[in-house]
Amino acid sequence: MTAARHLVLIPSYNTGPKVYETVRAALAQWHDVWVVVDGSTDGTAEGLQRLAAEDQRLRVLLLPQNRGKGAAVLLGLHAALAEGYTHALTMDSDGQHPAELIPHFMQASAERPDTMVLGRPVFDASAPLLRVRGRRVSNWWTNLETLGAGIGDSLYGFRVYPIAELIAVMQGQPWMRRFDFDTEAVVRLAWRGVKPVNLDAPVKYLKAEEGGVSHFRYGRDNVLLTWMHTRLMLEFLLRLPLLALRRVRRRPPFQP
Ligand SMILES: Nc1nc2c(ncn2[C@@H]2O[C@H](COP(=O)(O)OP(=O)(O)O)[C@@H](O)[C@H]2O)c(=O)[nH]1
Ligand SMILES: [Mg+2]
Repeated sequence: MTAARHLVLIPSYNTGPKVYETVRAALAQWHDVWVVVDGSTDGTAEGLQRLAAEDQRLRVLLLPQNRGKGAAVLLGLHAALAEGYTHALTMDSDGQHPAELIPHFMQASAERPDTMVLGRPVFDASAPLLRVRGRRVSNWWTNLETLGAGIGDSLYGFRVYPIAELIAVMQGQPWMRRFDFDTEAVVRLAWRGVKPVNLDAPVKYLKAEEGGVSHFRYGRDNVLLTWMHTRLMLEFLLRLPLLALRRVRRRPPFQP
């Protein structure tokens, strides 16, 4: 087996200056940090390229047009695999995720390279009730779709993925390219036999005046997520007999 090699992968779309803070915070914790700028029109592509010119540890990949979070991650995964990386820690570019936990997550992944290391969000008072409740619904479905494989949170994007496995579940199907990425990724990886390991990680919701930006649109994206759970449920029914057998036999992802 080849030794595990980990990078931090940050998909970014029009976050404004928050992406610089995020990248600096990640570089303070890790030696390889890649940002995929997904058709941003806020000048951050140029700003990040200037930062990368001064710091060898940072790499910037550019998509000319906005293609969505999952598409941006996939572009980064292909490039990272080609360079010999085995695992990617994804984090949001908008300052919501705890960069100081990068080494902790990387270590957990290095100890169990066959797993996916998932952040389990610890909310503070800043979390909007609607988002916290919506999350419970998504987690309930995810739990069912994976027959209780142990996914702590379906939506939190602060995670370490095995790169080859994630590419395998994404290619050959057109979905998972936008906000349906995070949830569908963990469900399909669990179906493939990748066991989740859950670690607590705080999440912040920043107000607009603190530089907070969100591209999540309740109408558009809840339709996208509902359609995602619909197709996952249909496929789950087909997979149910084999999944149940694996569960009874304690085969991956159901091993202790
Ligand atoms: N590449 C890419 N990343 C995106 C896009 N929209 C969101 N993101 C990333 O996904 C993260 C989460 O999206 P965000 O808009 O903050 O949603 P929220 O945190 O759920 O409100 C962002 O911080 C970005 O890193 C997009 O269109 N393309
Ligand atoms: Mg956000």
